[in-house]
Amino acid sequence: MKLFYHPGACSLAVHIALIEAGLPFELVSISRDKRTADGRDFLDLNPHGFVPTLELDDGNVLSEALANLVYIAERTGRLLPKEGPVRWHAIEAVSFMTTELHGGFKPLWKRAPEAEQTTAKQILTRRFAALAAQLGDKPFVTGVHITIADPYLYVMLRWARTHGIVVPKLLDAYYGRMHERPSVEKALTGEGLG
Ligand SMILES: N[C@@H](CCC(=O)N[C@@H](CS)C(=O)NCC(=O)O)C(=O)O
Repeated sequence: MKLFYHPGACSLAVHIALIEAGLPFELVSISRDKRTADGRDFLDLNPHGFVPTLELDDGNVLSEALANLVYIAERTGRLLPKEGPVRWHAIEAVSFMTTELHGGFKPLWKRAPEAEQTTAKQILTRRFAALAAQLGDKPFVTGVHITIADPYLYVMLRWARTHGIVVPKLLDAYYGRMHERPSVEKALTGEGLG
């Protein structure tokens, strides 16, 4: 299996999940002009041009972070219980983050006008505060075990730091714990961010 990625992008969540789940994979970077490091036009694989994208061993190409994460969990029986509230809440959390949180960063990445960036930061600050309240004293997003939601929240918090968004102390502590996980260290090193 191949994971197409940009260093530090949302694909980092899938990268961490692959390592946590113990699935073998090859990491393939994409250049700005959408060429893959293994010499192909990335748009032939994913016409939207987005990472993360997985190319499965049977040739299937699977895009969208949520689908990638659920695939990894289903393949390995890790990071997502087969049934019960933790499963649904983990999927709910990833869905919220891939849309409302990830989307909230767009004005910052695109260097939108100052006023737009300020509004984006205010919205993100409120969303992180709500996530902190949901996390409470749990070690992971949905409870005592790591799920597909945790690598994604780690990446969103990493972005928050990059953009100077102050998050509740609880999330800072959570970030610190995730950052220390061997899977995270390995993924960051793999992407040249170690
Ligand atoms: N809906 C996609 C969005 C993924 C996305 O926005 N990926 C960004 C990196 S974090 C990307 O590939 N950007 C490149 C581009 O916009 O051309 C998902 O959830 O996976």
